[in-house]
Amino acid sequence: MRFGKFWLCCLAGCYMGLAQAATFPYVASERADVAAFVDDMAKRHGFDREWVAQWLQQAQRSDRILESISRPAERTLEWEAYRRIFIRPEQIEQGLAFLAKHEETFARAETELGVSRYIVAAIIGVETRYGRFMGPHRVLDALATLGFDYPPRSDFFRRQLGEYFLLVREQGFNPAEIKGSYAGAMGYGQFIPGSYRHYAIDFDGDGVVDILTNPVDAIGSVANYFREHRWQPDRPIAERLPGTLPEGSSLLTQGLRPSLTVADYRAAGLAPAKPVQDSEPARAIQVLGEGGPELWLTYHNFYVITRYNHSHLYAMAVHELARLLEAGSAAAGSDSDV
Ligand SMILES: [Ca+2]
Repeated sequence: MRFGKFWLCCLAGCYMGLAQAATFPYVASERADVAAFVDDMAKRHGFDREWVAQWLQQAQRSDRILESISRPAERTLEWEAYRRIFIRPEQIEQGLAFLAKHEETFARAETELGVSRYIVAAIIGVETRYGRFMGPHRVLDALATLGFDYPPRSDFFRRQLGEYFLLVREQGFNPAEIKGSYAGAMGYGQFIPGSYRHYAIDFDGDGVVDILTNPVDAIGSVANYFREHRWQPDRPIAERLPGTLPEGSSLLTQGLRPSLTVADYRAAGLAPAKPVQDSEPARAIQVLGEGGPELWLTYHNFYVITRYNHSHLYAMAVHELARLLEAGSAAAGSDSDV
């Protein structure tokens, strides 16, 4: 989710040659912003001031985290390079194995939550390679560093730090033990603390919401995130159209949310091949693929994928991986029928 993809960061070389000095600057008696945070947690959520302050004192400021947040791949890569990172043969093989291993859970997520197993698996594949890389950073360090020492997003990350304290209190976690991405995203689906608290579910019914070590809860939670963001099970996601549009065309709308409909694109001569209603929200995007510019018409469900990570390249990768996992599953099914 949003700031996951530790392994992508490794591939992109974010960690090469970066020195890291250990400092523990989040001392409430020395910094007014830390003191204000502690005060707020006590007043609004009834935390013991000393308890919050003591954990914050153990938070380490990380230059590596500050370096990572300043250059996410979504902003620096074109689609052809981004695609090469996520759409690899081993990524598909591992995804098919993950789908097969958790067949019953994926089937239940489709039935109960109405979200395609291939989309859920693709999200977990893109985020953590199906749980292989969930992030090396202590969440406490990540959120304190970004909440107090990353001015462009400090409000956001300080809120997530607050959510993190609420989460560990609710779940009985040790605040210093949980690890995640450089931005404090945790578990198979890389949920930031606010998402963990609001969208993660106990999908195996054992009374614990564990998306860190329990793939059943993780699969259910990713599906639940999509359901809550209004995934529509029987509607299309995106399709490539022939040709391209000139840069600056009014049909290449701004913002991730589709502001036109399929009818608008049909009227302009851009007809989808898929059976899709005129009223379907639509947004044309143009990306740089291996063979040059590609024109895609994206629909409501594509927009829902961007609710997981606010990037059309991210949604392109999830859509493409899901499509290949579905094709691979169908091929494996027909092999076994023979
Ligand atoms: Ca559970």
